[in-house]
Amino acid sequence: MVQLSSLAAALAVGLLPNLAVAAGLHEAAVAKGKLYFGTATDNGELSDSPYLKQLGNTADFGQITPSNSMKWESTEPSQNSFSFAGGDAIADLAKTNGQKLRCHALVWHSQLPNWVSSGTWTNETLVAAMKNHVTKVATHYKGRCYAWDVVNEALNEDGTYRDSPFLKHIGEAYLPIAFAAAAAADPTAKLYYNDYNIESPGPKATAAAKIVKLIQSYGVKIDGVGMQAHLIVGSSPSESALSSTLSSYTSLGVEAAYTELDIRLKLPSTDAQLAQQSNDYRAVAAACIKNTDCVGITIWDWTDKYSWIPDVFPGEGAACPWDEKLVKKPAYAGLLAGLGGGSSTTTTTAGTTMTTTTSSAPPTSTGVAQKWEQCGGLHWTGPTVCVSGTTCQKQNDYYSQCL
Ligand code: 9MR
Repeated sequence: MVQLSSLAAALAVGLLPNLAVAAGLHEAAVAKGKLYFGTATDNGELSDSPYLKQLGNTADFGQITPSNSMKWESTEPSQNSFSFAGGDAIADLAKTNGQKLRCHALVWHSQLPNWVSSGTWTNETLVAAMKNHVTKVATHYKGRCYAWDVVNEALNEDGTYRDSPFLKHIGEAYLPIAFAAAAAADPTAKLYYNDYNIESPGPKATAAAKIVKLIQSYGVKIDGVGMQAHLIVGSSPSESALSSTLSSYTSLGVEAAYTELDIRLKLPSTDAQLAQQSNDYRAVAAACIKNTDCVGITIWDWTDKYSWIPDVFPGEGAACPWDEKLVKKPAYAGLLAGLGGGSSTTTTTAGTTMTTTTSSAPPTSTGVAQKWEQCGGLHWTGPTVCVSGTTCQKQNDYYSQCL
């Protein structure tokens, strides 16, 4: 009895990670010492039952981020009048599922209500309005957010500050002012600067590191850098470029995370693109695993059914690890391999980089799985026979796929 409860306690506090069965992305990440693997979600998607079921599969997702409902236009649509219903629904879901919550985003130039973007401001009035927003929203969610994206996308591609009402009326001091207000409102939340195109070296990544130093120079708390990682198949950064950029942040004494990962391609997708995408996903996961201060990875929704990409980049899409029918793509195996849940080798044939994973005898059972679908793995109870023309290939102990 005593022994059993000690084992349960050890497992609960993660002292015996290698005894745990890594059946999915989150479990594989945790087995390597990460805090989570997670996904964005949005309120409108929660009425889709098959979607909701997989969203709550904590083997894959130990963390969720609301992709819209905690933004300024949603939480303070008119001045000092707050509305938390949408954000609360996602926060409650995270609690019910036992998932961590990343809260997104307090100060951003986009999805601002009109009263902010078109208001008449002085330095003093905008500082007051911004502090009020940060304070009220962060206080409402106090104790519930693992992390807050306090300031989002403050930079242009060349590393200069992006034009916004905040920069215009407050200057760069809006950054430390926002972080100080968030720290006062929710002292336990990790406070992040979050941006895109800061995953590989360049002027924007250098400027993101400068923002960390700026906030630190004010004596204000900043805990992390969020690299959104909206990447493109084929021009995704190499693992070494990802690793060196990651350590340029963590060497400043902050943690880091990939916060909005997706890897888009030109439609229609081909097998070669999907294989390349799998390898690109693998590289991001591997870079995070290799840096002890990279705490986790969040994909910007897990299925192409709800990806933002086709609306913003016409002709592009298929960016997520699951397709529109909620079926896993090769990207899933790539992620799992990068997280250390499987082994993979990379080969280059005729200019195309392919990731192949070790295969062994397929499992035996009944049922027919389609190409790319799962056909086996520890605890797998679905079909284990592949549709004609494909074979069930073991990717790792937890996942076999029809290829
Ligand atoms: O996923 C969000 C999408 O539903 C919204 O239409 C869009 C509006 O800008 O914002 C998306 O999320 C963005 C995130 O908040 C910040 N980084 C870029 C994301 C994709 O645009």
